Amino acid sequence: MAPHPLIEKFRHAGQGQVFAFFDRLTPAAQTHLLAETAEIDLAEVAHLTRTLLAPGATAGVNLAGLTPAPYELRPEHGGDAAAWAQAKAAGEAALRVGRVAVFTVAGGQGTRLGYDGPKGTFPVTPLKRKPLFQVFAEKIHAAGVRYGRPLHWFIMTSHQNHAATEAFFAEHKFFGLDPARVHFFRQGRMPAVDFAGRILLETPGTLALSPDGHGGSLRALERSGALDLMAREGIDTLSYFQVDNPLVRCVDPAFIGWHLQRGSQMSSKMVPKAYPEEKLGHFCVQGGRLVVVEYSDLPMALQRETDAGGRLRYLAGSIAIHVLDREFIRHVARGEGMALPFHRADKKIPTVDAAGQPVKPAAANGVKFELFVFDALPFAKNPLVIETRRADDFSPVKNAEGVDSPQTCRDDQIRQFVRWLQAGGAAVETDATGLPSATLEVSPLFGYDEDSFAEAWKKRSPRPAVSDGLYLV
Ligand code: UD2
Repeated sequence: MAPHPLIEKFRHAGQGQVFAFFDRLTPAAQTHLLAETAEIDLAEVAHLTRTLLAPGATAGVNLAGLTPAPYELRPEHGGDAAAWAQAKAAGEAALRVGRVAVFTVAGGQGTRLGYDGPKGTFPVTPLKRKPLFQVFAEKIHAAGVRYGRPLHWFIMTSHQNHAATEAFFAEHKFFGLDPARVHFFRQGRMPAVDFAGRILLETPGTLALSPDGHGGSLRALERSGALDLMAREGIDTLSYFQVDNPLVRCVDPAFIGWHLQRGSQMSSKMVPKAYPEEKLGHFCVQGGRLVVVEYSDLPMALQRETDAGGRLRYLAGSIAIHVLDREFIRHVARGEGMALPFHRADKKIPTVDAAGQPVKPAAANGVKFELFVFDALPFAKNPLVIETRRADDFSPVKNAEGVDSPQTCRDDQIRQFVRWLQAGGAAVETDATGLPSATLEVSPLFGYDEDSFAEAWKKRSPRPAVSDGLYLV
């Protein structure tokens, strides 16, 4: 019998090894493997092998002519207070007419945290241990109420965590959101290859496939019909953030307003890096375009460089919060003159040996390919970077312990609640880092940013004393 045309095609491309055990598989397993291989774009794999794996192709990113990117300073750092107020008003107006939707990328594997399950289900708040998804859901709900227009929320999952994510929302009744406004879709997958570009098997009957990076979100938004849905609903602006950061302002009127008023197609928030080694991308300009150079790609000597005033020269750190124009996403997704580049990550990839026995490599044995969303910035018209206050936008949960851990994130949430309470006139004693002795929590349904909190606090009568276990809802 003639081999299946897909098998022929793979053999012809030098990728016949993925069918090495095909004859041993059950018919169902054969069908599964054929379906997985049908997903693979062999020309793309060949191109990546040539451009990213060939000797000499791995020299790293091009740093020629790189300079730090300018950004809009916050008013307290010398920015134009009137322009910020105007931006905020413009953003609020956009929210009131329903031009904005929210987008969370939640397809990552959360390996560093060592948590089993979709990262968005990780309990994160200090008192109630609300999961990340609930924090976002409540912020989104409250913002919808505040602006009189419930928001649509798009959530990108991966093949691995899609079903579990959907089940989690169903089990929790969508945390009070209208299920018709919460949209899940899977990101794409890429095959992992060995250092010669040969696609790896994970088992004798399955490929080693992994999510195509958060940059894959742009094509997934297009493919899933999310962009069409946005167009039908009159939404032209998407507020983008990562699933690991409960402090994020899911919709920030000032940020949205800056983006709209500048006619920007993609805008980003920056924080001044806290220390040179901080693991943030760097906003830079190269050849007249805005680019982000990832922490792993910018030589440490440059990350440590200081200006005449002793400040880090590459100060502007990317915290992965963006606003994107709907039609810009469509152009990038379709690759209309602007294909995002893949990045190479060398990894330990579980695979099988020549006998089909499992291999758990002790060192990197292959490469995964990922797209990064910030690589769309150089293609955007009028791209914009604005400064934000870290304490009000960024405290991710990345590691089980130490920096960016559940503990640091809980502390940062409490500090934020305390600042809001103090601004409202409550007496709260804190240590030098802003932490009180009490553990307390503010539900986003009570207040999800300083403005909404201040309004709710003013109305609350009698006001509760700030004591351990205080939960404002
Ligand atoms: C990212 C940024 C870094 C900085 C930091 C802030 C990159 C390469 N680096 O670093 O510059 O902004 O975040 O926290 O982005 N995700 C998917 N699908 C994927 C891969 C990731 O949805 O295929 C999501 C993941 O669920 C998470 C986010 O993207 O929400 C970030 O992924 P990460 O943890 O790999 O990024 P990190 O911490 O290296």
